[in-house]
Amino acid sequence: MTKQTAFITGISGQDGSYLAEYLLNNNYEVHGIVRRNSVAEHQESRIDHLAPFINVYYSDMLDNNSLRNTIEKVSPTEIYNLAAQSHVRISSEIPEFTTHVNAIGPLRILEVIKNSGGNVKFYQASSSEMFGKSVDADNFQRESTKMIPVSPYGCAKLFGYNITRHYREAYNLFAANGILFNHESPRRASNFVTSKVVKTAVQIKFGLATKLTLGNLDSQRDWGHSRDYVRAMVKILKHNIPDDWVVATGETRSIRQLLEVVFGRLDLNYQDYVVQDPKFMRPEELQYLRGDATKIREELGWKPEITFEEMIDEMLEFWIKNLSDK
Ligand code: NAP
Ligand code: F7E
Repeated sequence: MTKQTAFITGISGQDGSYLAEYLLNNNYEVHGIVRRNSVAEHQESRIDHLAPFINVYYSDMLDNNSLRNTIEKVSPTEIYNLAAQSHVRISSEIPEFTTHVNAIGPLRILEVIKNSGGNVKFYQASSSEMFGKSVDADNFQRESTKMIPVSPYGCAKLFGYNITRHYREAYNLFAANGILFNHESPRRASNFVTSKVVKTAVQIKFGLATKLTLGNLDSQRDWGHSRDYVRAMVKILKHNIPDDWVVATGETRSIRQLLEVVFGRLDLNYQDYVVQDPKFMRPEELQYLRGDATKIREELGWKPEITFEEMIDEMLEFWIKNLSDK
């Protein structure tokens, strides 16, 4: 059997790093792109440990020529398009940049695939943020749920989702969407709510901070673990039919419930420390997410293996180790 060759955009991100590990363990040859950063040490901090085993190139979702040249050079069997400006609130401050990367980016890759004869499988990192204010009568979102995004990030991701579907149908490409609900890990950047809460709670415990400043405490999210979700990505491309798949745990919790669990684990009462600041609120909030992943569970045999509590404990352990000598 010929060796599978994966090309990952966003390989230096949370999901890209776990995906690279998973693919290496499954005997893939792994290639990926990073963009230039003025602090060289920050560039590849999540993938430093993989450096001897992967091939990394400079490129950018905004640089059509370098993207095309790199893909042609690698000649992958699978492309995972994970690169994105992935922060929803920040997408309201840089909407144009977010749209270029998150919407035009996947289109560029699809064009490369189409023009090269279409013989490569393509995964698009679509998002539950595309559902926006839409939820079915049974309080779940699923593949058939209407999409009414409420952020520039969600709008741009919806273009990426639709253009992936369109190229699949129009040009007979193997192009699939994973519609992933929130997923976290110790590698989650600390300006997303789970990491921010865990990191700051540990700082408070160690006397390194006195308060935690947040935005909306009432929104609800369906949080899974990134390691579980990258397994779903690979299953989606391994399947013989390209399709669209919701990946979620089916459980939802509010930010307040997250606070209770995290501070509770440290024997602290979050109400003594949490303050709110409008600067962390969004122009239009996505209030509620709860995914129905029945399709991928039944057709591809995927299910999450790491519980919410186990994930929080892993994140706590990471930040306790990281901050204990500060
Ligand atoms: P992440 O940690 O923010 O990683 C994003 C990656 O994209 C980073 O490697 C980043 O590189 C890279 N990138 C950003 N702009 C780029 C550009 N112009 N050119 C090339 N690379 C660029 O995000 P993640 O949590 O791993 O998410 C992976 C993907 O899944 C994203 O597309 C995200 O939108 C989507 N998604 C995530 C979730 C979730 O809950 N995590 C849920 C649904 C969908 P730098 O380090 O240089 O910025
Ligand atoms: O916010 C609330 C905030 O930034 C979650 C991305 O991976 O998942 C992620 O997007 C909730 C929101 O994630 C703060 O208002 C309160 O209701 O952790 P988050 P997100 O916006 O859901 C989707 C599926 C993606 O695709 C995205 O790429 O938490 N919240 N206070 C806060 N959020 C942040 N970041 N910071 C706060 O201080």
